[in-house]
Amino acid sequence: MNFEEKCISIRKDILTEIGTLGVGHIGGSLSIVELLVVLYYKHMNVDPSNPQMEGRDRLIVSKGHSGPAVYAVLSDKGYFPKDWLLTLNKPGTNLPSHCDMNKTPGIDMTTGSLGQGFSCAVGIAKASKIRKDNATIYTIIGDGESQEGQIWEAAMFAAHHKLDNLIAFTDYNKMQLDGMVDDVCGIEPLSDKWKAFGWNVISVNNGNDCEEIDNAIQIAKKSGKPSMIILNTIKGYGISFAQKAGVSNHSMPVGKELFEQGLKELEGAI
Ligand SMILES: Cc1ncc(C[n+]2csc(CCOP(=O)(O)OP(=O)(O)O)c2C)c(N)n1
Ligand SMILES: [Mg+2]
Repeated sequence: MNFEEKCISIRKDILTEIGTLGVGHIGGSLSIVELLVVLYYKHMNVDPSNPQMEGRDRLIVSKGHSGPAVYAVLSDKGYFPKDWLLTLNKPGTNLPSHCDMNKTPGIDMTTGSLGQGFSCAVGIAKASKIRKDNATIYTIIGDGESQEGQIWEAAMFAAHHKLDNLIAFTDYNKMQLDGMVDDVCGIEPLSDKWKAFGWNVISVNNGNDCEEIDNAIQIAKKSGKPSMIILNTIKGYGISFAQKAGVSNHSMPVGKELFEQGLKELEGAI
């Protein structure tokens, strides 16, 4: 598996989803492409032909507005036909802008209300321990999302219950909906906070590098504690118009011109 090529093709699919609709959460979708690719193509024990498989690994994307990135990967894995991607957030779609476990095969938890998905992930990890099914529960939160009090309540619970089957990621792209995280309500020192809550913490310098992410996951699996992997990412990474838009890329219009320009750029990258 060539991770870099896979990431480019996933980015094309994200752009196609959002470009077809004309608007969408492109920034926070693009920042987690490498993470999703490493999870789904290397680590996760799942079966796309049986999305409800007992004892499967789970991914709870607590920053549920990144649905377009998750859908691109799930369709590529074969959970559902690729042409569903053209229906993103349209009436009657199975792919709403935010993740919905009742609509989309492969989505393990309905998310979008920030903070809640992380609590669900902690609960699912506890349930997996009780069932002794040896699953690993993965979850992704945003850096802006980390301002939610609910995150820290769940963090405390996970450490108390020694949930070493839980591997969480912070998509530390330094931006939230309407500003820089540091300006809205800073979260530093982030590693120290998670350590103080009893977690194993790994900081990844380049959170858009597949190898660095893979190494961190391998270390986390052996830690004996719940792990928080802090990924220093770039919001909008990999498509220059989105990256350049900065904070405005949270949810931005993608008209025909930008769509075609982005596709050309990605095609040149392969
Ligand atoms: C409880 C709640 N409050 C507000 C929102 C609106 N909202 C959606 S995304 C977002 C910003 C999230 O920022 P961050 O977690 O940093 O996500 P990313 O940068 O990865 O897009 C906000 C405020 C929400 N979905 N849920
Ligand atoms: Mg952010």
